[in-house]
Amino acid sequence: MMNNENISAAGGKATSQNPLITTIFTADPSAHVWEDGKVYIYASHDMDPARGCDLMDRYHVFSSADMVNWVDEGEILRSDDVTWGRPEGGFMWAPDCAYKNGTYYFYYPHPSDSNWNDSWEIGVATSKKPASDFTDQGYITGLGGFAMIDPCVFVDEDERAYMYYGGGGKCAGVELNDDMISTKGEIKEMEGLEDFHEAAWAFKRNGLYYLTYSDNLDGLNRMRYATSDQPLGPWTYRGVFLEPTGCSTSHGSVAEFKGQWYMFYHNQDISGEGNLRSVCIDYLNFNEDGTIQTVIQTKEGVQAVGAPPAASPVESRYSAAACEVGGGAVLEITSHGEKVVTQLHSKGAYCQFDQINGENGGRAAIHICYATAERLGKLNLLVNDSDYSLINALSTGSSLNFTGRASITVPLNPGNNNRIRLTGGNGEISIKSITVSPFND
Ligand code: FUB
Repeated sequence: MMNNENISAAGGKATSQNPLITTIFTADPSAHVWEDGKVYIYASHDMDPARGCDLMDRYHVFSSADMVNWVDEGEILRSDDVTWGRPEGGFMWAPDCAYKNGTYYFYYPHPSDSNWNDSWEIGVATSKKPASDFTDQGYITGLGGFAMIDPCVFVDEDERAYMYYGGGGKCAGVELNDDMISTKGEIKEMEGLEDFHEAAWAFKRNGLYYLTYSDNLDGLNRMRYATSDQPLGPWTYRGVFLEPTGCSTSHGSVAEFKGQWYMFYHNQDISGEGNLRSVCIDYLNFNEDGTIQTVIQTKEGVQAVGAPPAASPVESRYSAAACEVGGGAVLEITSHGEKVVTQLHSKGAYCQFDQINGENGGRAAIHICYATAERLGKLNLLVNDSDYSLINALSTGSSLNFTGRASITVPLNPGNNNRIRLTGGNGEISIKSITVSPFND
């Protein structure tokens, strides 16, 4: 799913690169390290093309064992799955996930009415797995009628869980009952935060609680933080630790993985558009007194920790030579004697791969091998007639350089009757092959 050269999992590359996730637009990353030893990012999904934040939908989860090689775990929830949600869908905003007693709880803000601004609720979906099989359980009642967005749930060392949420300048916090979907005790406005806007995130280090959030800096939010010796405050304001990322919104999380702390955030470096954002990772360091050093935003990202994951065991490659082309798309032979599909950008042009093997069915990673001289090429992707458009195809520098990989995890049917159809979404893109790796889970 990551940058072009990151397709080879085994062996890996030196650093994660920013933005980290390039094939789809992702934002508002909430990162957690779970019991399987991997780090997971629960992110918003900015659907392309965007209409403000209205069309955001179809949450994907990403996991890594080494911070550099990331796996798109696929989609875990969409607005169509939310029976109590607004009939028009969309508005699946910044989520979080918590784990307690063998269950993963996925928290997401979503309006219950067409009048979205006055009907925010915080929904909860659950699963026994960290990144699949989530089922919606309804929303948390009694939270209190303001901008109830951006939930963050922190489970303390004593297993008590606290939820923080809010936007429009008001941050609230409340303890959750053991069921993790009802509240216990008083809902408190968080005291001591300076210039709170939205994007609350809580964590604990060396017995000290931290609450991070975005501020109201005009047009380019920063991230600030406060600390407390109590999970629900009162808080002592500590300062700004993430300067503007170039995007009008700022939203992020802080997590420790294998002894190092990291900042997960988003920018708009790929799209140049504030509603088509991309998740990034950089190091986060503390001073001896527990204050946070300003995060240095880089293009390189972070280095690998631990061994790279083993390569995917089952991987089938489908060459362009075997696909059906039509509508003006052309099957050409390169100077290396390879068949590739060109002219995909012509109106109505397509290439279609049939008889794709989905093995047992369920999740499968699809990697599209392409070349484009466009700065930001786009592809329309249809899998068994389900539309996953648009997906990004970052420049490979030349229409003859087939080092591009657009990667996304989608569901496939069992057996070998799956169909993948591609059309050019924006500018000239040529396709050499696709590789399919069923998860078989
Ligand atoms: O992603 C939609 C909204 O933008 C989030 O809920 C806010 O925190 C901001 O990132």
